[in-house]
Amino acid sequence: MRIGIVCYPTFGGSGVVATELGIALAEKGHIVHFITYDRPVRLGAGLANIFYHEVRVSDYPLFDYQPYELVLTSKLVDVVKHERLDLLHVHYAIPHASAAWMAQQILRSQGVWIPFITTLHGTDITLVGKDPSFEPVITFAIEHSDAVTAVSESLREDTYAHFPVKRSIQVVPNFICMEHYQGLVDRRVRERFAPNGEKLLVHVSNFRPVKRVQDVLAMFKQLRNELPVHLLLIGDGPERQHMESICRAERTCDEVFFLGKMTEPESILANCDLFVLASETESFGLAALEAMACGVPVVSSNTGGTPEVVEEGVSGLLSPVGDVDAMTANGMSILSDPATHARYKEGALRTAAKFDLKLVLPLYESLYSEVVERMKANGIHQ
Ligand code: GMT
Repeated sequence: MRIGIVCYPTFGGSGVVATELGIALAEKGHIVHFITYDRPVRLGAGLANIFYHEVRVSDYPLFDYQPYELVLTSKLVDVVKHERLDLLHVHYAIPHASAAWMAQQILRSQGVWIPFITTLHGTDITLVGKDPSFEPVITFAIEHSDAVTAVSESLREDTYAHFPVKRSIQVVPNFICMEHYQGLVDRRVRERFAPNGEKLLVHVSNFRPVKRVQDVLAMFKQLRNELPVHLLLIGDGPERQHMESICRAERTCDEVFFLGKMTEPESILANCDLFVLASETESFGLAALEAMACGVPVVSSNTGGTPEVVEEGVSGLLSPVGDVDAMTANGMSILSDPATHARYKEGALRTAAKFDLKLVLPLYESLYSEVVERMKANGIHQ
């Protein structure tokens, strides 16, 4: 199949999932065209069957806001026609789904028929999407997509709860390639960040307020009274400076390491003892899944899709959002006893294996075939 993938090219989970999906499809022989404003951060160069089309928005002085959605639409029209695509798969509703619908209408007026699938990822529904200024467009784009998927049952329910949407939404969970996450133990990471045998906590996020990184720091502060621990923080974003100032005020700069954005966080994750996620909302929690795939158990807030990803008592422990005492107690109960820790590590691998690429990729492939066949059966195809 010839597939166009539209996504954010950044470190966010939606862009990572879209990129890994495109790479996996290309490895199976599909031709994949990424269409976005920058090269996706996890997209290596020179991969077979993969093409990248940059959406460039010119900086006209007339516009206070550059019309990215329109330029993306024009690019979609161009790529679909000239690369003879069979299907568009857009990740994150805003503005990708409405741009795909617009491109579909323009192409239809030219006698070209292209179906598009929208995958909802989380904040497009739970935060941004609920904003009344976006609601009518998102509702319309969801209703008019040829198929819609959500990355968790929780996100599917949130979509029905927050939008007047009637159509079916299929849950296709996020995935990881288990193979890729094995054999990454590197003693140099521990030598550098835990030179005296401290336990290593790790958190990965975009440091937005929704991630509640202050709760991660507060948990660390409590836990260090009980155990020798250090904390690694991967990623960057609006809250980072505030978090750094907390560490300076608390004099924990020698124990908390801000590592910034990383294209391969697994090289650090695989050498840590516990992943901590304290989010207010989290439709899935891809970073937690990546940690589990490295055999790292998770202590997380119990919100959105996290209970679908982290198996309580098997691969981690969950507690209410903002309950730092409970997170600390959960961290203690996993880390303080080596046998318990080993059991959770093994549980993390078992849970992660349920989200292996080998199980999830066929769900997308059969959805692609179904949508394309449906369009052909209705007598509309190129
Ligand atoms: O977490 C973010 O703020 C980034 C966001 C994104 O769109 O990239 O992540 C969302 O999509 C990920 C991939 O499906 C999910 O794993 C994250 O849970 C989800 N984030 C939230 O719901 C807050």
